[in-house]
Amino acid sequence: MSDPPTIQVCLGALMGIFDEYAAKDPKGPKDKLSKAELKPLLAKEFCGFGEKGNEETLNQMFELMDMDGDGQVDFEEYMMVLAAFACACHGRPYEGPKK
Ligand SMILES: [Ca+2]
Repeated sequence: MSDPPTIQVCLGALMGIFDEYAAKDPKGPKDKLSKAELKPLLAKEFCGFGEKGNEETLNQMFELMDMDGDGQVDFEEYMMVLAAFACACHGRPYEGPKK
């Protein structure tokens, strides 16, 4: 049996991380990240970004990610930020979705 394509494996990991953290608050929606769920995601999965003592940065990051301002980060918003992050890591500016 052949290995799954690398991009499929990587996307599966990104989806799994979102689902894991979005489900942490049993009272909140399982398909969206609250600020409290985003904080440990950023601390663990983004090299310590948003760790304690950095509340202002966390607030700024949450506002950036919550593009529709509903107080939650949904999967599309999460992936948009990851796309921008990937572009920055790849030395390319991210200007949003092409029309
Ligand atoms: Ca949102």
